Amino acid sequence: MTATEERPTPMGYGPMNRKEDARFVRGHGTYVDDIVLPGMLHGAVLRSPYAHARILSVDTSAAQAHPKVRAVITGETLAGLNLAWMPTLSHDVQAVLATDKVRFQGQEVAFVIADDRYSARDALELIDVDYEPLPPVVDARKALDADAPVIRDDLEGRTDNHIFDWETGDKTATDDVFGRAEVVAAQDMLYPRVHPAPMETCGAVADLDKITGKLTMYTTTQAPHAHRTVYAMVAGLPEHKIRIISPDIGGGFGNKVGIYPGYVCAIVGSIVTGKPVKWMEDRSENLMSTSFARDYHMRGEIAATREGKILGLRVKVIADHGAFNGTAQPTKFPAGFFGVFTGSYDLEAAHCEVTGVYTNKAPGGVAYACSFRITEAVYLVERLVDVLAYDLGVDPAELRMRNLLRPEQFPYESKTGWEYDSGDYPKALRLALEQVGYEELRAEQAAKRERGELMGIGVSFFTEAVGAGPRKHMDILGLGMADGAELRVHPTGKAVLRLSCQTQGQGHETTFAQIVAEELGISPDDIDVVHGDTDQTPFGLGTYGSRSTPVSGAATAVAARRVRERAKIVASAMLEVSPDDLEWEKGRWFVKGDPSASKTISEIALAAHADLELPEGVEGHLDAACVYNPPNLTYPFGAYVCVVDVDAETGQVKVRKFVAVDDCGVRINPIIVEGQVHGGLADGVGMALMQVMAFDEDGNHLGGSFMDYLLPTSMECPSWELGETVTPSPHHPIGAKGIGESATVGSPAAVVNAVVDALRPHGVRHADMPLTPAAVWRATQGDPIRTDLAIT
Ligand code: MCN
Ligand code: CUM
Repeated sequence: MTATEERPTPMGYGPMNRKEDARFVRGHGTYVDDIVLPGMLHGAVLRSPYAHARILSVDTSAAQAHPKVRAVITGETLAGLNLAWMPTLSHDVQAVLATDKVRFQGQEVAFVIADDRYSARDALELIDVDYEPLPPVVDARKALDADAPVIRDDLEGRTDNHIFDWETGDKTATDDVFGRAEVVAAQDMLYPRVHPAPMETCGAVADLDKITGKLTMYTTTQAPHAHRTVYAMVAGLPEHKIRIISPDIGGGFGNKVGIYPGYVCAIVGSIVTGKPVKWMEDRSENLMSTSFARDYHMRGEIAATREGKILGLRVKVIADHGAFNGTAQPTKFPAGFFGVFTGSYDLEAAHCEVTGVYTNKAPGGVAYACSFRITEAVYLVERLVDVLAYDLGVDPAELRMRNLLRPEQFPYESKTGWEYDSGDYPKALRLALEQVGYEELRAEQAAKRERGELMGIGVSFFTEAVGAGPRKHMDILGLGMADGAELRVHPTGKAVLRLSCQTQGQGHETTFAQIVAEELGISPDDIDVVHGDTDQTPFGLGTYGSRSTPVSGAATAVAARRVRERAKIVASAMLEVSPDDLEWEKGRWFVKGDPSASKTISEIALAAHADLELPEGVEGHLDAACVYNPPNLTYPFGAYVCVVDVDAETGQVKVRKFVAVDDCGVRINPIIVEGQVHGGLADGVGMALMQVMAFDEDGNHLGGSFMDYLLPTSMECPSWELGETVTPSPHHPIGAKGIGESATVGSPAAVVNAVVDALRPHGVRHADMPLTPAAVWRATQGDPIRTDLAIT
């Protein structure tokens, strides 16, 4: 299937070109940087050149004297407005502008507002900050050393860099299993720090109307309502006087969930100058100072019988949270979601301990198409299964097949308490192996090895947990995880759907219209999807954790069903029969036994707005709303097989073939689902082979541009070969599960497993990402790439 084919609009689920593409491909999208308001000023952020330094003084006088500068804001200005601190995603606080110390390179120190963005940038150079450099802590494993400098000395009573200890699973049962296991395989591994790097960087236009006191904020956010509530709670701005508008978004991938100091500075800029203020990051700022992901140092152990029955998992993690993104609630996200590390396997016991630490790096660790730490969890268990296969001399696909959860075990409660809703795992793996031609590939590999050529086949199987909610797994500032949908059918039978979630490229304007179409028989072309504006949409927590379909999709389907029931009563009045005598067929209610006596949804809509005599208690018009509180997460899954050729001379890895079988339950729009998978697979190749946010030992950031922080292009990606199985979610109104992050979660292990498999003739058992040519070449020279973790 290709997205460019002309195809008819389906009346419901099915392949359909994206409605939003009509404006995107013509260059008519409206992004934050396209917003221009009368009298608008421009802000720029002064950032710290040091990873760790005391601020002795900040002299802004020369900048203030610049003819085009309207204001210069420092931490002191903010303190006067009660806006010095803002919350991070995980219940920590972060200084909006540093006052006492800077704690990572790129941290925000001052904000200049000028008539144009060039003058604002120029004036940054006129600010004189006197720093006293302090020794930085860059390596999370060293952050806990007794002599490590204390990064968060702003927090009362803090004398070290330790944030939290969190554990899950049954330690006694796990130790017991390991005590009697015939085989134990252990491996240290690092999931390096990476960055989501959306094409559009972060930014905002803040516009405070001094007469009405209303703040309108155009901003790059995946979660407009959550941002509004946070500003209200933290800044004390009245919530009804804040309107967040998230216009078209050029990719989020988790980067646009949190709140950044630049947003708060833009608001303060508008308060101080009385004019709209725009702030837009450049690429380096985005890469250096917005949320990172991963940075997990993991030690995993897997216990099994000699026959290859997996018995247990034991894991220790040191989690690098950077300078601010600590967490007050590790049992929930972001640490808590790592609890799905038992993956897709039937085992007896598991236990894991995570220690979170502060380092002098940008705050992060939370999001990048990840479902909050599930990427790390899947990578860990899928590498461990391969390490076990290596030690046992068993084929890794065969080892997985022996240990996967069986269909009759669902719904399945994992050993760490996660309720997997549905799945047929062996079927997905069998399909992937058949589709890739596994047997033939192994034969080809054996022949190549004879000739000294390096070819590898990597298998991974993943279970995702998406739908961010219910509250036991996640909450934001004490809010629950419900999302709303409001559906109104106009008199002429066209409809508008208002959503609390916000698309950043996932195609919501299309798929959510398709959900309504499926339920009501109104063409998706006749349904407008409104989102991204808090004044126009119902409250909800937004788009991340692939929760739009699991949560807002459910709200949409339920709202549409409520409209259908309302329509039934109107139809019964029109047809002068009892509602019990009516039957639904997509798009119309008809009289049982007399299908010719029927009313279409648009006939009903018109009548519902007329002065038809409706039964007692039934209101006119045709609309309904739903607030959906998810009872559980949804658990999509998949089986991936990656084939690589490695050039022994140069260490270059070529991904030759990649088969991905995904199951996300019922698919609303298969081409959008496939697009989501394509993107995620490219992400996985990138992380496995090239993407890494590196730092030198002084805490200097080494990936501030796309010349240094390498993203995969089509040149590094094969033509993806996709397959599917469909196991509906039993608790979701339309049986759909999320898909937005599956491939990013599942694919890195497949690629790494393939490269390690290719290097087997060199005795390589594990290699850490990214597997750059240099790293791979070193491995072929007998220098195994190892992370020697000092976790005891
Ligand atoms: N879909 C479907 N059938 C299903 C499941 C999903 O047709 N069974 C469709 C959905 O209706 C939606 C899309 O696939 O149009 C993705 O749905 P879903 O899995 O619900 O994920 P979200 O819409 O909540 O998107 C969030 C998810 C996340 S968390 C990240 S990170 C990510 C991802 O989406 N960021 C993206 N994919 C992205 N794709 C683009 N283009 N840009 C991003 O920033
Ligand atoms: Cu984990 S990145 Mo997405 O949830 O926005």
